Amino acid sequence: MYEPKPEHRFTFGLWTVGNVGRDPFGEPVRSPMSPLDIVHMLAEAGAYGVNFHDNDLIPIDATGAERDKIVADFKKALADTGLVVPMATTNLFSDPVFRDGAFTSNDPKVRAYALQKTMQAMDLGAELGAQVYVFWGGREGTETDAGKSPLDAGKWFREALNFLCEYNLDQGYNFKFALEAKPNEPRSDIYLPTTGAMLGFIATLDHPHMVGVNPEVAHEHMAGLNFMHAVAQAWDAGKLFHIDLNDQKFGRYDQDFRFGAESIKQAFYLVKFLEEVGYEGSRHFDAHAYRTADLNDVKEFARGCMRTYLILKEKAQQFRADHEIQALLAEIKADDGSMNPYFGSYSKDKAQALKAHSFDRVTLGQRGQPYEKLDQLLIELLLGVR
Ligand code: GLT
Ligand code: MN
Ligand code: MN
Repeated sequence: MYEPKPEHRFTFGLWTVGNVGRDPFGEPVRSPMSPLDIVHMLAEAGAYGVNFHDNDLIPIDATGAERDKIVADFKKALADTGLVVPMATTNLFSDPVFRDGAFTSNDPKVRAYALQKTMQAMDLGAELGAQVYVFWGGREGTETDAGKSPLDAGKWFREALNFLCEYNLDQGYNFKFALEAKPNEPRSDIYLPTTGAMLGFIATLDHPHMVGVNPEVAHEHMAGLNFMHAVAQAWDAGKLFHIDLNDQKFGRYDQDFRFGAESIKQAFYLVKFLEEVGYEGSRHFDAHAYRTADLNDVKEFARGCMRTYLILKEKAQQFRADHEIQALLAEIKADDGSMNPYFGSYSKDKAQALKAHSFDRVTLGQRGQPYEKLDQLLIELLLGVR
């Protein structure tokens, strides 16, 4: 039971299980694992795929020959394990050159270098079969707004994405671009801080159909928002191209905890939503093990992410099959159809008729909803006593 299978589309980034446990106050606690070791470890844990930043795989200073050798070895590990690469991305935040951002740096040479680096990383992703290309603007932001206008930054970011969409078309890569929002960290403020902001921005691009979002649980929780609502808006707009699953205490630094480690209820609503709408993309765990973990515990971390997802998927089925819960929902949503003539598209007659209708406002206002009872049933279901 709860065994991950390829059809569950569980993926991990090389940087997730490969995280060495460095933090702003402490040195690494785990030895770096090679990409090949990570692929084998993920395969053993039951994952479907592995994602990477260009420099997770190819060191930033590698020669062409070194790159080709690494790619060949990596392809072999994929073939040996059956793992696939559904998503790739660019590291536009680690190197000092990106200290003031990449596409939104005030320095035009840095902006141009970021474009060059992204095109090369897209080539790499395409070569390894990736279909989704993620953009996380790690350092696209500011500490002080005295030095940069958000209008300039927005213009530069738009130009960069338009350029890269054309490159995508030109090369026939067919990538779906997925923009990932984060409110802050490592910058004091990051531009386009929420999934909703990204959705608004996408509509201003030259090829909006090519671009969607990659919402991350922890990033919306850092901003105090309801993640499932953000995901629902993205889904409704046809823009849920990818998703980053992890967990996080609200309002804290970017914790990237194991999926479901903190907010079981939010994780439940999310899994229920994804499964019910029929989301077919990767379930990507963008998380890492606690700094206290050793290598065995890192494996437990990876298994835990997938296992919790599958348990919550089962809980969602139980929710749908629970007679008491469903009876309450039927009561909550009771509809005698008498208002149907007023809904749907506008007509003058409809508007006239609705204006003439007499409502018993006071009686309507006296009706409560049994959400307490429903929520307690859900809690008991999640706690395993139903
Ligand atoms: C980094 C970040 C993540 C992004 C990754 C992709 S890298 O770990 O915290 O949220 O999704 O660039
Ligand atoms: Mn992420
Ligand atoms: Mn994160």
